[in-house]
Amino acid sequence: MENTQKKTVLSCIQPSGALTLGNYLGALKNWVQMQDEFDCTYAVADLHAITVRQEPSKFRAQINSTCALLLALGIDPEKSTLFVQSQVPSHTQLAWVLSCYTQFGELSRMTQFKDKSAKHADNVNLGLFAYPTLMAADILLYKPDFVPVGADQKQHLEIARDIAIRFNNIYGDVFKVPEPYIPKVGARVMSLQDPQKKMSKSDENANAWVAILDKPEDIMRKFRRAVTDSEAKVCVGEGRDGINNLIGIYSAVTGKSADAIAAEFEGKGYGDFKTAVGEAVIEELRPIRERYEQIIADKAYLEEVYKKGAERAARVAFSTTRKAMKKVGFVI
Ligand code: ATP
Ligand code: LTN
Repeated sequence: MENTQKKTVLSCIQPSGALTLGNYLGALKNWVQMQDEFDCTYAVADLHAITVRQEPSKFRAQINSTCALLLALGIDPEKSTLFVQSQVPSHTQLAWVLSCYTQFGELSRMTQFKDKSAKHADNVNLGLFAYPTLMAADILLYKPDFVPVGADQKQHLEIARDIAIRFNNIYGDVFKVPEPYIPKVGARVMSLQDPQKKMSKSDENANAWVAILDKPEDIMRKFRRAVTDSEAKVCVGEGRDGINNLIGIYSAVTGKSADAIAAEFEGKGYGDFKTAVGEAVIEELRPIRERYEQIIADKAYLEEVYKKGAERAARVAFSTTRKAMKKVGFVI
């Protein structure tokens, strides 16, 4: 009976590189907090990651490392369902069905497809184009009330809703139409080198982003080198992207308001402020890195988590797939 009253949440993250402070403050910290209020399902979206070419041994390591990191952050596999997407076959199965209810035209409008096909012009594959139908399957399989996503993913969530509505209009009430969830502390962390761009793990300038697992000395160096301005005053202001970003990070980590931060650094220089931000981030990430080191070394534990998570997810996922396919007329 437990959990039946709780609203449900589904989200996934791609194991496509080292997760950053942006991923943490913008998405993953909320995932952890949401476990208290909601019945959560979280997946490592490895199938999505092969829309761009991955080197097999690196890819395998990244899947394991992303799972270990989610556990280290505090995703509790007893409370939430945590699994690896490719280990639950219903995702690809339902994605195929949904792709037959998705129009070429609507997929062509996706900005991520346009961006990524420009970036990887030598590999504009069908998977990259069909990506939103797989994401729609990820979501609709688990009938979540809410899907926490960053602004960049809203268009994909919208298409998942459109597909669900379209399918339900033909076959009756099969899928729940999910709502986006805009986190209360939805920090958008910007690049430390070009604060008009978001902090992104695919930025070739490694000083622009902080990885959750970066060593303390690297974190401090990156903050000390962060681009600011020449005003030398720690307070939020129009066009002061660099300092606004550092204030946003410090605020997200310490819980202090922008006004309290301005008061704390009244009369002090940027050097002091950058050091304080670096120290706060180091202390926030230290226990995560320590837990991560233990978990990544414990292969047996990780495998047990994968197995249990996939079994739990597969039960729900298969039941939805079966229902949808029966409605279409499959003998299943
Ligand atoms: P890439 O660098 O390959 O574009 P990414 O770092 O943007 O990847 P994603 O895997 O696309 O990361 O995003 C995972 C989640 O983290 C999404 O919900 C996304 O909105 C969020 N996120 C990513 N970067 C930031 C950021 N700089 N600030 C806040 N949230 C972020
Ligand atoms: N497309 C997302 C990852 C993702 C996802 C999902 C998010 C795959 N499936 C389902 C929410 C729900 C990304 O690249 N950030």
